[in-house]
Amino acid sequence: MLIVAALGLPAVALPTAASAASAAIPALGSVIPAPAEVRPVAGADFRLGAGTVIRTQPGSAAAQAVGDQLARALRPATGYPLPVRPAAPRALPTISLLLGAGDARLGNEGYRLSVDRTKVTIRANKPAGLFAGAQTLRQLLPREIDSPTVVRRAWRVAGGGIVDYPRFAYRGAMLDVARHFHTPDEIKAYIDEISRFKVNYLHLHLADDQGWRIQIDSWPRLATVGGGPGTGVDGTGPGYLTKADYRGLVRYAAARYVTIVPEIDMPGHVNAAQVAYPELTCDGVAPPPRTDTAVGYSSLCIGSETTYRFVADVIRELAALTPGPYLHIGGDEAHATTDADYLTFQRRVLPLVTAHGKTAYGWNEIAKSPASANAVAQYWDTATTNSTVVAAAARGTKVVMSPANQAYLDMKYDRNTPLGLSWAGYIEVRTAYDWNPATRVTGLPASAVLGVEAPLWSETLRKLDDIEFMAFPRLPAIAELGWSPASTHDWTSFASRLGAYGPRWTSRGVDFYPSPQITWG
Ligand code: TNX
Repeated sequence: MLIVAALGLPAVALPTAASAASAAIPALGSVIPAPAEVRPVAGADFRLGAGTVIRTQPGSAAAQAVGDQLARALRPATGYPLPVRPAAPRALPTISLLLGAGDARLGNEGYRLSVDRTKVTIRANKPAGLFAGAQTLRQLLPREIDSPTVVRRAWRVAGGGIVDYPRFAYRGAMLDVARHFHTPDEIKAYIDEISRFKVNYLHLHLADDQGWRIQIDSWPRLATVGGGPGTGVDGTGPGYLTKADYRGLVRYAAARYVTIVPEIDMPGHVNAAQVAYPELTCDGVAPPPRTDTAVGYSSLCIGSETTYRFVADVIRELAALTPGPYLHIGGDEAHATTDADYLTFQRRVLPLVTAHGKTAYGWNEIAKSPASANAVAQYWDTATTNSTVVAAAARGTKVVMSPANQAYLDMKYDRNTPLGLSWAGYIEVRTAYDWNPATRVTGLPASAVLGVEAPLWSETLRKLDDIEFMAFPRLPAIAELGWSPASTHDWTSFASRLGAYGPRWTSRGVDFYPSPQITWG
């Protein structure tokens, strides 16, 4: 990370491991993702105490909500009351969450954090920046702060200042709830974990050959049959989100400054929909339900108007449920759709998304369609050249980088990993970290790259522990690529910060993979 001299002190490098003198508290800036600028100040540590008050921007309900969340996060381990007030007597030790930073560099999500002996102040232009700053503060407190029960110790925060803002606007995680359904509570637990790393989008893969996982009122059997008993890989992942569940997830995510991106995969990956509604096939005959992991065998009937009635209904209902800007229409691995049919389909479907006020988003195959010019293509290709995507970007298509051989959280770590797949290779944490989203595809200008996303496909994942084991510690690697300036990119630093983070997962009961590439503890 960038360490600059401040207040006449010489520039110092962050220790790669906490030095003996400060072993108990993280060095300022020793957080994931690495902050843009860090200025440590010696002798200016803050001590959180029984009398600390959290003071939030007067008149801002959003700032108060961030303050309440921060207090709820810090109370169990400290045992302190930590009242949250729109203002507080200045004499108390105070943590302030204030708007009106007046600093254009911070944008909507950045923040400034300053720590001295009597106060911690987080300032931001927007509440999202306060939330991001609060996540940083949690990591700057000693690791015991994540204990669910009271720990008696000094709660110090290293003194100095941080200026921090994201490199990319889009920093996503994807969860496949189609191959195995994951409950709203499991999805919420995942949101809790990813939002700590300043991930701001959660893409839900809601439908695939093995299951349909969202209630659609105009086609009710999609969920009740497509998400019913016996669905999912090996028939072991039934379930679906009701509209109330989905709205609850949208709200839960929004409170953590995460935006939900719904995906219905089409024109391929539609077997579950066709089991529920045989009129979505060309011959009108229901296919057998599929619970294996093959891909590329199903297709909507491109020449049938029923198809477009179905697609329009689904997009309309999903758009109405989704306050976020993106609606993902899949588009990958349509091997059972001819190229001409694929283009016909996208020419009709991509504008439908736009007509409902959303930006269309799809896997990188949509770049084949001229209709993708105002869409976002999600790059899952393992190749570093892709002339179709580069040409689409020249027409205006934006790209989210998820190269399968670096960003796929469902790939095994190594040959012994009990879960996951390996078609894109093994992905150890260093592989997940050591690439550059802005230069990954030859000829794709950095200005076309909207950000990064770490997809987690769930063919082999049944429960939350499985999700956690595959996501952590690689998700934070991708999150850092999305947030931190390229100038901070440094494996040794990341590995050290990650190693220090591990005990926090342990105390929260998060089942992470203890990669041998990392010195944990
Ligand atoms: C490819 S990546 C798929 C998914 C699988 C995944 C497994 C992509 C756009 N499609 O259907 O679940 O591989 O890694």
